[in-house]
Amino acid sequence: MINTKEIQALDSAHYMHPFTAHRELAQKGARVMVKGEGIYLWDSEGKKLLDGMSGLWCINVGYGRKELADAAYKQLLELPYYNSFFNTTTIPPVQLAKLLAEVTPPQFRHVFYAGSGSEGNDTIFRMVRWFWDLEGQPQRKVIIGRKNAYHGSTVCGTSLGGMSGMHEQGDLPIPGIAHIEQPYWFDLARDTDKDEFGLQAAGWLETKILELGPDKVAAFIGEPVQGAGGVIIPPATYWPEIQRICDKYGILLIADEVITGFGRTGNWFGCVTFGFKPDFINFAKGVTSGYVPLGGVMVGERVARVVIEKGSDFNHGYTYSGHPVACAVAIENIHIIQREKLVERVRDDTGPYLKQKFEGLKDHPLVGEAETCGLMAGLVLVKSKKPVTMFDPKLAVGMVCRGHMFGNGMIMRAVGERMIIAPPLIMTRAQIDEMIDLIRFCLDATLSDLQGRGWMN
Ligand code: PXG
Repeated sequence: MINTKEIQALDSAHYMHPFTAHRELAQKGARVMVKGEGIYLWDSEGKKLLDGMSGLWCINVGYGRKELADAAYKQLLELPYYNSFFNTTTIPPVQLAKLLAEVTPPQFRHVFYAGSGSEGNDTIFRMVRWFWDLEGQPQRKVIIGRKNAYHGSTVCGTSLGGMSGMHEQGDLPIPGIAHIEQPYWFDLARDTDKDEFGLQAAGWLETKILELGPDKVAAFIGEPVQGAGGVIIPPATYWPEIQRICDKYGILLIADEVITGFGRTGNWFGCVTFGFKPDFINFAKGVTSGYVPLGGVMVGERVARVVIEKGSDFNHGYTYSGHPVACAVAIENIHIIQREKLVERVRDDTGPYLKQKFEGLKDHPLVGEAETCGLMAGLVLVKSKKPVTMFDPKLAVGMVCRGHMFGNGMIMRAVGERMIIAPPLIMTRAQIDEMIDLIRFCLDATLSDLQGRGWMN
């Protein structure tokens, strides 16, 4: 029998959690998760939860996959670790590199391994600058990112990202990084045509390039769909126009696919769904379905050719670059995705089904907008719909709603007033029905709660 109180006491005594207010957590006590199976989790009190967030956007093939445990066990016994420095390698990272070259778009034949999504972005930052040095244009230093983007929590990842709360701690961003506004139609331009807005939002990149000087700009980085920012799905016109602008000025294009990779959007990678051709793909999370940590950077031919032919040593790498156990798990994970046709299933079956059901939530009095892309989705809680009136952000209604979700066994995230999900890709139609019913039930509970507090007037 698990003693929840004891774990909670030890937790608050010794464990500093990420992105957490510790005094508050100590008062409430952390929820202790103890088991997962398929799309469900159980906590230490025996409560069952439907995990609408795939852990943290990563358990793509679901919990409890024995194949992944077996792959790790076998490699742990055979060779738990050896490095890839000093002209050595092990077998799993080589085999995984071949597999990654097959599932990514054709411009990618090379991978540089990292341990996480944040590390991958640090690798990209350094490789971009090295590339421009080798090209004889060392003045091209600036990388342009976007407000409300998430690119990780290291100094470089935080700086590339556009989260103001993160920038405030530690005097970030570092020099050499600029930001433009995000393509968030509902927030910025809901009275205008969506496709028009997509072009306008992409145009902000050109404005920034001209402001900085085109010869100073090295690259643009973006998530195909902003995940942590609240599942911000750009209009269809956005990415092709971003591509056109990057091509026009010869700027490298970086797709941060830590969330959108490995089937999430209904294709292997989000850049395929949104029709653009990046020079780098940053990946992590779904590559191992989160079973063990692994990240990496797909390096497109434009950059790979130069750094391989003209470059000497890249003075950069991590102890765990190409970790054999992580790579063995990733290989088996990709094989599961292929065997069970999860990408095709999301594209042709469960993705369209979720879209129909999730958009149906728009008839709820609290829901001002509801949209999906593959198996990721977001809705906006509003005070009234015609005209749209938003809640005072200070009320944190998203957190109120999240409380009702959790309390009723549904894990749905709140990002401000956006309620978001990214469930495991193994989810069936019947489970989508179950999830939508739960969400609707919890939205009703939230509505009565907000009415009771007098917040709907
Ligand atoms: N890029 C993107 C697009 C991400 O979503 C990272 C980089 C960093 O990956 P690592 O493995 O270093 O964490 C991420 C991570 C949230 C949340 O609150 C999202 C992430 C991480 C933590 C919290 O949604 N995404």
